[in-house]
This record gives sequence, structure tokens and C-alpha cells, in this order.
Amino acid sequence: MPKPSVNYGVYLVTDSTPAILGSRDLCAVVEASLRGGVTVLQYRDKLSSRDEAVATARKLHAIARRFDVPLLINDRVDVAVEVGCEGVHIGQDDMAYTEARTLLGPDKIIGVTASSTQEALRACEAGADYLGLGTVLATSTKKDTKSIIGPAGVRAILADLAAAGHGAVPTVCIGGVGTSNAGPVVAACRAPAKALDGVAVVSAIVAAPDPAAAARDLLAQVTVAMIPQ
Ligand code: TZP
Ligand code: MG
Repeated sequence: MPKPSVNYGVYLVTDSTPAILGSRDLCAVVEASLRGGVTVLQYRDKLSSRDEAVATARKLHAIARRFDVPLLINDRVDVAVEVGCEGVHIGQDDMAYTEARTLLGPDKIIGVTASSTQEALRACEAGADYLGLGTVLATSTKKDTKSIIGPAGVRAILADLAAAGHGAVPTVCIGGVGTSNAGPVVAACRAPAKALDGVAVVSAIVAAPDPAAAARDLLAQVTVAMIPQ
């Protein structure tokens, strides 16, 4: 199946830990967020066994398909292969892009995290389908964030990508983005020749009292902020 064209506007990254999800059901939260307008879904789960992760990924895939939204798997390329979902997201310390591409084939989406121009250029040159840039703002969701680069750091990477001829590679920022700041963050990250394509969020949706309303709010803010002023 050919690679789907993806709207990266509101990219939900899941978290199943009690601190974020609480006692709620992950599938119910995801389904509500998709109703609200989430455009890409990433299943991120550092705790479950492989079998548990495959089972959850299958459920999420069935839900996401109803909304025509791609499901990507964080880190676990083998899980993505087994489930047959749309792709993976890999960090700098995960499987190398080329190895993931070999396992997934040419038609799956592979996104890469980058927190510097060097990492972003390397990922683009390897063939990454999109980049997750950050950590943009401080967050308590991910404890091992290496560097908080701020909107200025994201803006510099976007400018460097455009200058190097990678202006068409989609980008989202991640870390500390929510309904209180999504529009201003997207605007502050904009470089003259390249803007973000969306925001990736965890707690803003997974921990929200109303995940559908949170997704709707984020989509509205991102849509407005992406219009050049
Ligand atoms: N990668 C960089 S920051 C982060 C990840 C997975 C967590 C972002 O969580 P939140 O709750 O949206 O700040
Ligand atoms: Mg990772």
C-alpha cells in the first residue's frame, strides 16, 4: 500500500502511565481525541511487554482506521511490522533509520526525533518522512529529555532545513505544548522559509478532562497559526 499523505496538524502521542492516563481507558481516550480532530496517532508505551503492545496496537489501529488517521509505533519497529500499521517514530537512541526502513519497506512512514540541525539534516538525508523537533518546552511527561531548545531552537532548525533544500519535509514540535500555548508556540517557531506542520502532544490530550475538546482546540489553534501573517 502506498504511503498515505499525512496531515501532521495535531499529532497525539499516547502515554499509558497512571500519572498521565489515570484510571481511564486508553482506547476510549484515543477514540475521543480522534473525534475531536487528531490527525496522526503514535502509540508510545515503554512499559508493556511485546505481546501486550501488539494487542494494544491492533486495537488502536482498528480505531484509527475508522477515522482514516495513520498509526505509528514509537521505538518498536517489530511491533509495527507485526501489526501492519502505517509506520514508526524513532529517536536518536533507537534503531537506525536505515535498519528501520529495511524492516518496514518503502511504503511505511518513518519519523525521527531531532533536537539539533545536525540531527535533523542527518535524518532528512537518510530519507525520514517527517521530523519531531524538540524538546521545545519543559515537560514533566518525559523524564529523560536531553535538551530543551525552545521555539528559537526549533526556528533555527527549520531555517537550516530550508536552506539545505529540505523545506518540504514535514515537521512537528514536541514538549510542553497544550491548549494554553499551541498557537503562540507554532507562531514563535516559524522561520521565514519554513513553518511547522503541526504540534505533537501527550498530556494536553491524554490527561485532559475532555480529550475531544482538547483536540478540537489544538486543531483550531494550529490551523490559524499556520496561516502566514
Ligand atoms: N519527546 C520529547 S518531549 C515528549 C516526548 C515524547 C513528551 C511530551 O509530552 P507533553 O505532555 O506533550 O509535554
Ligand atoms: Mg524512542
